[in-house]
Amino acid sequence: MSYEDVKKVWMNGRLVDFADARIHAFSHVFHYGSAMFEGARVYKTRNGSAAFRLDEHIKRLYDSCKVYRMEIPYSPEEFKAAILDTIRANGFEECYIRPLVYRGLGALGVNPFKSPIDILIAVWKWGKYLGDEAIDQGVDVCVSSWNRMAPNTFPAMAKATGNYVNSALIKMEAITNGYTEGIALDNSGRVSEGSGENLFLVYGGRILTPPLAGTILPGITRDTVITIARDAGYTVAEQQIAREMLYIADEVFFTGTAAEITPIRSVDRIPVGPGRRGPVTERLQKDFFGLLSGDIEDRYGWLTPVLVEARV
Ligand code: PPE
Repeated sequence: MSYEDVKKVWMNGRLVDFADARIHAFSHVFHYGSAMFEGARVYKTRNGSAAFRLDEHIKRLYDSCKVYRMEIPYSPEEFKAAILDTIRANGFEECYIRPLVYRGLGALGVNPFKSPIDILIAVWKWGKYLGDEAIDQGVDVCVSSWNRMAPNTFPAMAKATGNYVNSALIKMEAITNGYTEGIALDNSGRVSEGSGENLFLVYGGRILTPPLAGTILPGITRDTVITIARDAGYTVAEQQIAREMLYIADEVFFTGTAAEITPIRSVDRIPVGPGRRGPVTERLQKDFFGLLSGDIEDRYGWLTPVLVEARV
């Protein structure tokens, strides 16, 4: 990945050059994973650039911070304006948005209260998360030998950077064994989520996804898919899912800001259905990408215009 075209990074209220976007080695976050973060995307729609569900991403960031007793010294509206400024300062018509609220340089030691709350907003161009062909062709995944966090250990509803050491174990094991991604089970052996994606399956004519019960991130793409699937007439249920359902489901797919809607064509080398993207996944992709391109009207109010002046 090259970050050559990233010009500016927002740090504690100032837009600084990419080269100056540094934090001190003694920062609490570096030693203890004490940051809350988000990932959102800006799409180039037929009506101009727009951020997808930015208010919901900001809300989740504030929620994550609330769980970890971190007070953001800005209102959500100010935060949103800062994000839009950062996108415009970089002139990106399409990009990924990564705000971070972290414990900075204060006092090391587990106690985070002695380190200040610092904020940065980074944006960059990020293509297809699981490979260029993944969206059409699907990906080959495994069930991870690593479980997702158990309830009341690491709060799964908070998007904390520290949680991602578990994600990295899932991802590294998958890649090392020749898979694109891993699906983690929860501590009772039921299906949880991918290293950076929520999971859905089509089984018995219904769309199923694991519930918000302390082992998955409350994904915004997950909520989007539940909404557009119901609007398309499908029955969607949030319920516990047995591992073996992954092997006998008609369709399985990932959702996430980075992964968007990515079909899964095999799990542990067992083909999902006929081993390629299924019709329900394709229909949901069509509705989802139609919204993001502006071809389908945004009746949900999910798109925030960015008003980028294209760079010459
Ligand atoms: N679960 C996890 C663990 C997760 O990290 C993500 C997002 C999701 C589910 C889907 O959530 P949402 O984006 O709100 O639909 N993962 C982000 C980070 C990926 C990364 O490698 O960094 C993302 O997709 O932006």
